[in-house]
Amino acid sequence: MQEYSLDSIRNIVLLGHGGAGKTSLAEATLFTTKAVTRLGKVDEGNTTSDYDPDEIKRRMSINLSILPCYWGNTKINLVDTPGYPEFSGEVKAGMHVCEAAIIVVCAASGVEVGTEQVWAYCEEANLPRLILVNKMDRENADFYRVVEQLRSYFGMKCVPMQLPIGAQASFQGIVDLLAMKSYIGSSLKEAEIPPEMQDEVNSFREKLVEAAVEVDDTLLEKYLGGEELTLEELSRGLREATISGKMVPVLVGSALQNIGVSLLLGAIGSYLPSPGERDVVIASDLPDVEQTFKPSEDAPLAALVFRTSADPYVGKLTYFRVYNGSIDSNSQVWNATRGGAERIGQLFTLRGKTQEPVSRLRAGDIGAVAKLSLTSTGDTLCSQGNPVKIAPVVFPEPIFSEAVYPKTKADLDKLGAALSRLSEEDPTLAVHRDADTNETIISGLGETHLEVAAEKMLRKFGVGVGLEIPSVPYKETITVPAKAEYKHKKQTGGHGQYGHVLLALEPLPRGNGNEFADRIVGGAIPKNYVPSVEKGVNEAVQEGGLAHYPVIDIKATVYDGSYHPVDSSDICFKIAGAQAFKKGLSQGQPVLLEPIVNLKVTVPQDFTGDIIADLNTKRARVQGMNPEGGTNVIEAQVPLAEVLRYAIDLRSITQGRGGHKIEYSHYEEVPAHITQKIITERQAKKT
Ligand SMILES: Nc1nc2c(ncn2[C@@H]2O[C@H](COP(=O)(O)OP(=O)(O)O)[C@@H](O)[C@H]2O)c(=O)[nH]1
Ligand SMILES: [Mg+2]
Repeated sequence: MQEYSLDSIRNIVLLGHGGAGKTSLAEATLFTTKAVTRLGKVDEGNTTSDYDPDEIKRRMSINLSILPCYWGNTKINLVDTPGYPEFSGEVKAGMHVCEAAIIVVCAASGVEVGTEQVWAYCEEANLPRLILVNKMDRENADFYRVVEQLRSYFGMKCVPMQLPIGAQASFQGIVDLLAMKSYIGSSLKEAEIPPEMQDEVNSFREKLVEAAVEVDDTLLEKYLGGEELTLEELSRGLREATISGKMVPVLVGSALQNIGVSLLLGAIGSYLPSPGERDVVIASDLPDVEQTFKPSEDAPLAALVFRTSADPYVGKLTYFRVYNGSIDSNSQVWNATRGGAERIGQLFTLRGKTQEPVSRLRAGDIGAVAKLSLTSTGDTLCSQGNPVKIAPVVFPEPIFSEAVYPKTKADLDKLGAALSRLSEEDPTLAVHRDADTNETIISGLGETHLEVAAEKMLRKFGVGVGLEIPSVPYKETITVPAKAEYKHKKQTGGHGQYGHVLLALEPLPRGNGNEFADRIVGGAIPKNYVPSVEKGVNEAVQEGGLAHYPVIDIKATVYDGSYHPVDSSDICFKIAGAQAFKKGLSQGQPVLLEPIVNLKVTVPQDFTGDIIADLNTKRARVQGMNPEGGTNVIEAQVPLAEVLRYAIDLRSITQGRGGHKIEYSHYEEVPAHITQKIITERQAKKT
């Protein structure tokens, strides 16, 4: 196999709103470069990229796919990513190991929420990019409208490099504004520029040339001096402008009709950077010290693990990107993150689900290896003599939680293992046990994300699970002091049972927990029985009398009682203590308490009113608003019960433009009218 050097590789991530045509474009690219012999279709579930059963079923990408192809002397690793926001962990991983992006936009829908999102990601990561206006063959496709939109959203740096010939059903080809050539059909046969397009072509060409010369003073001088610039000079200017991020070339095409793909491939090679042209950031423990290095083939190995997948047959599959040096099959490397040696077996390159064994992977390339023991996502593999830690992918934090319960006893036994393998594969999933509600909680980026996770558990690990909105860990307490007495007295056959306890209960401030005090005088209850009384109280606090929730923030004082020299025992005083406490609770005007959380919502300014209106229906207390540069940060305290599905509500209010964070704050009394509802629901559940 040919080995590709740093400057002949391109790692390109495909980004865009779900449905814009990324996967179709990837497939058309593989077909055009003859990596596949038959053009797969998303709608037929037979693309190279969306091979996972979850993806075929939903007709959308869920996982990132690596799709290498070869064009001229260039190896292009396309990384297809999902457009659905709940799978943005995969987007982040894909972006992290690529030097450039292609943002795919639908020619009919134009800029969508997902487009804005990935644009923001690219800006943040400073990633050079091209825009492809796809689906030019579709009804309602309008290139010029989309260009206007791109410019109004993202600025004048979006500059068309091509124009479509015809649109919708009559879309037939592309004018290349740089070469001033025109191409027709999927074979891109060269043709005359249609005379009726001449005015547009001239005016857009001028804008393109201006963008190209602006980055280079000598070019600019030449241009202003009225000299004709060569194709090479213009290309050089465009490349520099694109790589520096000063310009984002806009291309056009149709993935489905396979029109424009080879021009796009040419543009990738000509205008997007190679791995050697992007510095690698080191993970530094020191704050504010950002160290970087230039990728090099001659330096010792440095490779970053950016993804791990759990395969029920192959086991663990580790995806990595090589930055420095090379890595060999059947070798040993140093995991600098874990501080240990790792044995490397057979290396692969991947194309969708196809694994191709290779003996070596060199700087700039992406590959995979199975069954590593020590290594997880985020680790750097290197040589022991030259340890280095590359900055890992920063994944989005989970924002939506559900309780996961096994469907059968057999499922219960395998649940823990399946959950931990799943969260190893997907860093945007988190699992924990809620001690208060005794539920296993799985958290992720949204409802669909968790549904897919549940399906994966069944398909990959044979574990059947259901998902439910988590229970709210309500508590109970009293609001006024109360005294209660209980005498446990039984005469059965031989010797009897006797324990007699008087308790005083007092409410404590929120967050205090429970306390127990002994104020017995004169041995009314002998000292050795007092711990039994306390045990009884501790048992009774587990379940209050209102709705069987744990009791908190109460001080129980045993202040009197009596005993029997023969019939009294530990167990009798325990029973008396517990019963006295229960009686006391019912006399202390008991109430339900609910957890209150701090909610922080970040939304574009325009949504502020809608957010507040919604919060008002959720018993929220708005604490503050911080408008900043077009966005607004709204802080509120809200009962947890009202925001268990806030991720979903926020998405529907803002069409996905908002973000939020929830943090536990404290417990408060549940309003009376809601208490009754909770009690009734709880009773219905118990029976
Ligand atoms: N008419 C038309 N449909 C397209 C084109 N590209 C993709 N599609 C369709 O758009 C839908 C979504 O495509 P897909 O590639 O899955 O989009 P992704 O979510 O960005 O990967 C599918 O039904 C495709 O057949 C195109 O160029 N023209
Ligand atoms: Mg897709």
